[in-house]
Amino acid sequence: MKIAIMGAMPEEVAPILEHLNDVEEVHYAKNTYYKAKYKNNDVVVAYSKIGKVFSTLTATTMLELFACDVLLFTGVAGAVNPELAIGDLVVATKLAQHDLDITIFGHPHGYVPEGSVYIQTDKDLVALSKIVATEMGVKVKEGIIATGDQFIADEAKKEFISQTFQADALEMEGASVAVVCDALGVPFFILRSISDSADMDAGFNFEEFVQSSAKVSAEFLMKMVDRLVRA
Ligand code: 3QA
Repeated sequence: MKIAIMGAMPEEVAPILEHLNDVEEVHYAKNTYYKAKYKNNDVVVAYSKIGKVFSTLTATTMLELFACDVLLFTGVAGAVNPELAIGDLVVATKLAQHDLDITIFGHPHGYVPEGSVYIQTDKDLVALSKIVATEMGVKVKEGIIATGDQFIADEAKKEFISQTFQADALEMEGASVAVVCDALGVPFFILRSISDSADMDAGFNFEEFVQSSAKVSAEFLMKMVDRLVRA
């Protein structure tokens, strides 16, 4: 099994690379892919750069060029659900693009013809995350993640995303990665740790907590990888 591990920013994948051996850099499409081993198992790691377009490119490359059989995403997110605090983990059960809008034609937000508002993540991987969470004694929230090409730092925008998509967290890459994996029939998993609450303090909180929350997410993901390579 060849495992793709993706983040959007360098901070999100740096803690992953520390766990790997025989790291080899491959340059492709103006990005760097790290081919490596984890316990003799093939992994490919990359950060895509921020947003739906770059994450689509990286996810497609991971699956088509590197032929990965499963894709795991790790990173940070803004909290929408008020129960979520900085550092908390969120596992996506399904994702939607909050900025996709052809509602003038009578379609729901996040929908385009022949697409769907939500894309479901792999149930077995979500189940595995539950086992790992129990084993580690950490709380993990299973919920809906909304994705768009905007850093949200505004109560009204956050409220719209909450009401329209019942989102628990928001970020800028998950749903585009989901579209790619769903289209290519590859099981995928999206994990995020909260860095801010998408409110007026979001910019400040993000800068303060991006590194620590990215590490929380990455370390949890590696526990899952450990289980996957043993299975
Ligand atoms: C934000 C990162 C992008 O990859 C999406 C973090 C955390 N809080 C969010 C929020 N709204 C939307 N997304 C998020 N990630 C990139 S902008 C900062 C770049 O600084 C999730 C996320 N409130 C780089 C230095 O200039």
